[in-house]
Amino acid sequence: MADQPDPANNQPPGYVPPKVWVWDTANGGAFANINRPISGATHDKELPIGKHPLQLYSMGTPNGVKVTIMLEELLALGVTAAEYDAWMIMIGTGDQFGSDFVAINPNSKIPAMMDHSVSPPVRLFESGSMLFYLAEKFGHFLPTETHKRAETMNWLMWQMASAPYVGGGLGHFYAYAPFKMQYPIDRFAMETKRQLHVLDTHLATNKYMVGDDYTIADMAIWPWYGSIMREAYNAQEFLNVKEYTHLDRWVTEVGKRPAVIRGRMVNRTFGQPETQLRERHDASDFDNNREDMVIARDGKRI
Ligand SMILES: N[C@@H](CCC(=O)N[C@@H](CS)C(=O)NCC(=O)O)C(=O)O
Repeated sequence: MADQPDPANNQPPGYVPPKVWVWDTANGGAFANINRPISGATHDKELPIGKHPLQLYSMGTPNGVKVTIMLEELLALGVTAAEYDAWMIMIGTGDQFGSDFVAINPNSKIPAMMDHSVSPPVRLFESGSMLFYLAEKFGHFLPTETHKRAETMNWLMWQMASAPYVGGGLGHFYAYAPFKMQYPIDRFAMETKRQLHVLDTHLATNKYMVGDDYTIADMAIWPWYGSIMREAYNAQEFLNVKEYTHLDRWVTEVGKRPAVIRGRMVNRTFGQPETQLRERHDASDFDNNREDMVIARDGKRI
């Protein structure tokens, strides 16, 4: 065992992983209260169903925003069948462990969606699966030409596989862990910068992720990497994001799209109240039920 690291150098010093891992409910990290080593519902909870065929149960995190951007883009093209109700799932207080939610997504993560326009209704979980489903259903934002379609799926899958290193890796250890540890922060800062460089290099010669076509690949990548470039984890100086000039250009351009601006607002729980539309049931909610307006009416939605 000469090549085993000396436990005195472990963190905390002397720590040796036990033979069988045991759940320590009080690990002190942010979100420790909602993390569990088992799946399944913790309580009975019915989900509301609104008037539209598409029912979204979500929150305005990057994974949630991918889907609301797609829905708003479809509506902007005049696809009225993409009208949707967006209900708030507060993950900080465990709504994702309610029985109806778990029946849609056994993985207990937002976003989750039901399509009631088909019989029996279709359940959807995983944001990438939703983007693909909506693109196929409505025939937009997923090119039909073989090379472009493959490239769109390449980048969609890249995003789904890569972002956990940014969120669960860098975000967790740089921002959420109860104390700072150099080893994981170095590990995930390096990986995050590598990913930013992948995007920057690609966008140096491509307007969007798939050449001149704006696709579900842009919609998947923008919420995560746009937020890393702008505000996430207060890590922009740490990551020296200003060196990624081509990525910066794309983040700004995509961020100006009206549907992206609207999609970002839906189910948002942070930032200025005028940037939040906690629930969306109609296009008019952007004019009538923004959080600043709801607050001014003492919580009343109209
Ligand atoms: N791969 C999933 C990730 C979904 C995900 O991690 N959702 C987070 C919010 S961004 C969540 O619901 N967390 C609650 C929890 O972990 O209990 C997707 O893209 O849909």
